[in-house]
Amino acid sequence: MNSQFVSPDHIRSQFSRAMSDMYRTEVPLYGDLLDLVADVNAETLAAQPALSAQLTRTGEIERLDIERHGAIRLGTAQELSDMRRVFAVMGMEAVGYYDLSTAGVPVHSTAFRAVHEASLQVSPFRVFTSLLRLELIEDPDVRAKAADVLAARKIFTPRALALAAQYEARSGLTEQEAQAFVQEVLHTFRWHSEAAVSLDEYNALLEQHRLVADVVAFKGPHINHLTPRTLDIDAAQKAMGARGMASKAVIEGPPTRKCPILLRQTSFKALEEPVSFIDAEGQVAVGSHTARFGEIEQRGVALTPEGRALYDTLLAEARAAGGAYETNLSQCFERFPDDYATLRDQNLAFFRYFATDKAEQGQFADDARLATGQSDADVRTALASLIEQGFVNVEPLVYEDFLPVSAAGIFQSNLGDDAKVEYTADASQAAFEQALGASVHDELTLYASAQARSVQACVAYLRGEVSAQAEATV
Ligand code: OOG
Ligand code: NI
Repeated sequence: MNSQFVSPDHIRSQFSRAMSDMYRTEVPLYGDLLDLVADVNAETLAAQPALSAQLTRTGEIERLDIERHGAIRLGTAQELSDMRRVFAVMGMEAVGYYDLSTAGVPVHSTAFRAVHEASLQVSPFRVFTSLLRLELIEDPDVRAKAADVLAARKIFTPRALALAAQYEARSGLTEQEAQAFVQEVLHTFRWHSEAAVSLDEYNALLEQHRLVADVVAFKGPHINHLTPRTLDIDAAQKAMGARGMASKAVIEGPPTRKCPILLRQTSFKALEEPVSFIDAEGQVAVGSHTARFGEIEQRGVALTPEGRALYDTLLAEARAAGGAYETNLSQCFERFPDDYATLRDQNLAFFRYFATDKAEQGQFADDARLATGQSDADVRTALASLIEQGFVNVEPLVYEDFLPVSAAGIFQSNLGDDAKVEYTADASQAAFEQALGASVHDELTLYASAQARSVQACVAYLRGEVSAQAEATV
């Protein structure tokens, strides 16, 4: 890259900070949540030296304070493909496909995020991005009206799009351009207290689905939450209650465990905010809308396809069983091993491998089991004995994505008590990718690559093929 250009990772860091500052001003409760999570994290690290050491070795401790995800909901294919171009400037790519229609939410989604562990280490900022499925709006008149309103709006400033085009043409932006870009793109995510439709139109949209109103009635895709990462969600949930934040009754995702897996999340209710609606005659009517909320999450180790299948099975069993959900959940998950050694032996989770201080560079140069050409699985078996002997350290690879069942639960808890809608139209990753203008990454492939890179770097050091072990975080 041309040296006058700044890295996409740098632009993403700047943007993530600017977005957090903006949201803190728009939703003061978010600032309280950041303080609460910082307190809980400090207490957890002080109380659990082993966790603190683990996060230090993986580098996660450095990204913890800046780690957060946001969510937006878009209205058209054009908006989604422009959003892809804008996020690309910040080194964020679409990862995963989530169909939420089965849960009664008329959207499908992806997560924009950095994909390489070195970039994630600089800034793990992610945005859960949903596209409204207009075809699921039942009433043909409302559907046509919604399509017209969406077609007329422009969610990006002309300068934001011009800078994205410049980035594409020259493969980079200068520091000055990057700063301007961050400020321009911020406008897209702002809250608008003036609606794009009249109060009657808003109500008609609301009647189709609260989410339809949230997307169509506004001038842009306001960020609807920003979520910090906590190291102890049970403690954070209690602390939220103690500070008067009304959180969701149930934590989404797996139960409390010694070795956290995937993602656990809880949110507090959406705020009711005043909105001015303007009709065709220019008459203003004041109403309100509830969309924006707060959320916290705890992240654990990423699961392999086998681990994920086991997770999905156990979660489905817990949800299907009658009685107290939390009791079912912990009972069902007794079948999910809860120590890292077993998770690794049974190939249920992804890990990162590091040579320890005890291992000298090149010490295992003659070990045939580590020779080039061995399969990934064979090398990992060979490493298992070196782990036992203390030459190699293994650390969980953190889950960077989302969970569809959890996401549906978060959507639901913030959409109010509307009767649940059943959608039968088929989900279509192909249709989503066509709207996006690109295919989405398969997240499991990304984790497998990250694990393979760490195995290679570790083995190269043990075999003396590199002059120094690659940095833990690279
Ligand atoms: C997104 C809900 C999903 C999560 O953390 O799973 C989500 C939305 O409400 O737009 O953010
Ligand atoms: Ni979220």
